[in-house]
Amino acid sequence: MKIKTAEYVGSWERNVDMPHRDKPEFAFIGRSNVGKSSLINMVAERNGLAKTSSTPGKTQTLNLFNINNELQICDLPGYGYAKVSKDKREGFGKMIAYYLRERPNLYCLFILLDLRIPPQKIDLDFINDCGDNAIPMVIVGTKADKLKPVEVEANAQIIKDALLETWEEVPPFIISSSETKQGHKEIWDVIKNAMKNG
Ligand SMILES: Nc1nc2c(ncn2[C@@H]2O[C@H](COP(=O)(O)OP(=O)(O)OP(=O)(O)O)[C@@H](O)[C@H]2O)c(=O)[nH]1
Ligand SMILES: [Mg+2]
Repeated sequence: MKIKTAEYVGSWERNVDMPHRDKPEFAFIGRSNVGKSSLINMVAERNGLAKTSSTPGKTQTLNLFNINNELQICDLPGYGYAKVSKDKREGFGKMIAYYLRERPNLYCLFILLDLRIPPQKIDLDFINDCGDNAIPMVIVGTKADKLKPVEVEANAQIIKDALLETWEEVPPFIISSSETKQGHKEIWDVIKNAMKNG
């Protein structure tokens, strides 16, 4: 898809307050610092569209971006970040859970896992919860540029093996790097297919 326009729409703290329910929406989630906002910028081909930071906990609201007036991307806060207060963490948990369960135009959720780190319990629990709630999802291994290709393969396999402990088959899996733009085509293929199939 040729990206003609990519615009910030707004930020909300509660799914119920979030308008713009008419266009297909694609959301990005994962632990803090995994690279959600960076990946959105890579996918939207706009540096600085979503705010990124080397300090975890940067994104704290539901942030919407409009692409070509055709589809929306939602940048979500990270789950399970220890340094935000317990209250806030629970708030994030609820914010994300309500969004995922109730957003009527959510077409697909990209769940990001840092390829350098073995999947944590919180990741596997989150993925299993999404499965239980029948949320269409794609797993994205991030920061591939920080590893050698053989390490990328080996670590991706570790993630897949962990998923296979509870899943009969691995959900769709994409390897990405916001630095090298690896995964750009694969992510857009998912978006285009989802839109085509309604
Ligand atoms: N080398 C490399 N660094 C990356 C990549 N993606 C993100 N980073 C870096 O990782 C850090 C976190 O990136 P963000 O995109 O802000 O991460 P996030 O998941 O949105 O984080 P929160 O909003 O805090 O939950 C930043 O310093 C990015 O520059 C990548 O593909 N390769
Ligand atoms: Mg972010």
